Amino acid sequence: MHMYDLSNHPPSDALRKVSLAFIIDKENRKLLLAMKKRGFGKDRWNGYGGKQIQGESIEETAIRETKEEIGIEPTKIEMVGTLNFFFEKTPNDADWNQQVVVFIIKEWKGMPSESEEMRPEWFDIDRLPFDFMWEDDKYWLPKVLSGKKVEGTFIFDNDQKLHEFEVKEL
Ligand code: 8OG
Repeated sequence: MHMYDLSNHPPSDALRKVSLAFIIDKENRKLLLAMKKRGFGKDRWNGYGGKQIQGESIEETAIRETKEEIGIEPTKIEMVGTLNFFFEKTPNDADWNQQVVVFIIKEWKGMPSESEEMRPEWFDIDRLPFDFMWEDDKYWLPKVLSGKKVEGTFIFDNDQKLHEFEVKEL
């Protein structure tokens, strides 16, 4: 039993916004992922990010969260995608639906370092650990890494399994 499908879900412009940023090296060969040590998405490799706070643009959120989580200061950041996530009604009625705005950071100051929340590690772009990442990432991250901009909609059921999705290249 599921509540949403691709043609039946709440409007995406009403979703709360969350940032998600990835650092890529100058040669476009390596991606800095981080192991999430606590909270939503624990034990998965991911980029760094979190919820937008009032008065902040989503780019400012991405910069702030990146500093907080891996200790570097982005100096060149580009928005590369918008991903809408809808979850089947969750057991405790929490609202997990959200819009993830994806950024790529190509220039930064400082050295990535481990925080209470994240442990960073470089990966070859050709060998990303998709089995230990969110299930949707394999459908959009390679496109973003090859220079495309994407817009995606993902419907998850309440055990965090991907049920249905659509990814458009812009
Ligand atoms: O602040 P909080 O820990 O809730 O932030 C969650 C982070 O996880 C945020 O950066 C957005 C990101 N995120 C999702 N869903 C997905 C997803 O399906 N794939 C990836 N790669 N990241 C996601 O919320």
